[in-house]
Amino acid sequence: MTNHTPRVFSGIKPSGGLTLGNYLGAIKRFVDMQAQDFETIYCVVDLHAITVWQDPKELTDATREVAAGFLASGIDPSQSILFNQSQVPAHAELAWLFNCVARVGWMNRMTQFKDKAGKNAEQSSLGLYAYPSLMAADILLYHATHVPVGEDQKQHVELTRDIAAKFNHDFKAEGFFPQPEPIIEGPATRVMNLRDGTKKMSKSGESDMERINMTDDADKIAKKFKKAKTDPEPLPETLDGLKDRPEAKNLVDIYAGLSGLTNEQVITEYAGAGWGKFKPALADLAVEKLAPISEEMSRLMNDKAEIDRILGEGADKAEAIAQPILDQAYDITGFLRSRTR
Ligand code: AQP
Repeated sequence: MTNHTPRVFSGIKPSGGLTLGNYLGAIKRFVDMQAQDFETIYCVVDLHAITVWQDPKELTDATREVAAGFLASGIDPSQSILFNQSQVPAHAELAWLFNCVARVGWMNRMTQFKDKAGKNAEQSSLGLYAYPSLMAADILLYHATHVPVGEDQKQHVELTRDIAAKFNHDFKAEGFFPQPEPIIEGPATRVMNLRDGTKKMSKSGESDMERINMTDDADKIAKKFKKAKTDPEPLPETLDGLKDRPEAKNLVDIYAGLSGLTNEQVITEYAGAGWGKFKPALADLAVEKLAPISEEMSRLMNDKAEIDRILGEGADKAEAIAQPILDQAYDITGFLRSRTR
């Protein structure tokens, strides 16, 4: 088995404004991993965004805004490679090879496709169905070994491992693609919808009241937490008391994720507290943590040329790693390659 350099890859779709779910489940972890002994590669995955309709007039700025969210949260382009996916065509090219490795039966098991396509599967884009194969290409194109993601993406990273193993086996290229590890850490790996604690908080959810956007101001944050669905019971004395109380558990998880405390510590601090006490404390904490990030995001969005420059330079650095790996994958596949470049 080849020894692969410890390398992190992860991405976020520019399919709407960033949410507190994206922040706690992904971006905050990206920043933590940047401080460790990894090469870190972070991507605004615009090819994934168009698996559902995106207005071209909005997509460009949505891409910049996700990049601004990364930068404002602490991703440093001198330490991490930051770029948007469509500027490195190798992603789409490797995805095609993987479309021919992955099996239809594997794709049929993907719960995210079922959730997103809903009853309208026949009308969904073919891209939405093949999304996990592009995600596998994103990760394996860099021989990434670690993939920080929220809980909802675990199944896709597992599929990436299956695709890597099948490619290596079918082409007798043992160890060529690594087996990447999903890194799902922290107390808020699945932040739930504020109006329905059984559904995930999403950028593209129907109502703005169901999510906290990273750019929401203090009044909006306070209003959304105040109106967040809960049950009539106060907070319990122990974590066990949150069982079967999805909305209450979600607010405790969010508090823990933002404060850096564990869920147990939050419960100990607020044991017996009513929502009239806990919700304003949570809103204050969210404003304290998000306001500096959202201020920096709007400052960055006033200098779009600078964001574009960072993404362009990042794409050059990403391509320098990706292209030789794609070339090897083409050679392994047996493609005739006689062009002189
Ligand atoms: N609610 C969440 N809790 C924890 N982590 C989350 N992530 C997304 N929502 C939550 C994590 O954020 C990363 C980027 O996700 P994405 O934007 O590429 O795709 P997604 O998971 O489909 O996110 P959304 O917000 O639900 O987007 P839409 O509504 O456009 O489909 C991933 O690591 C994800 O786990």
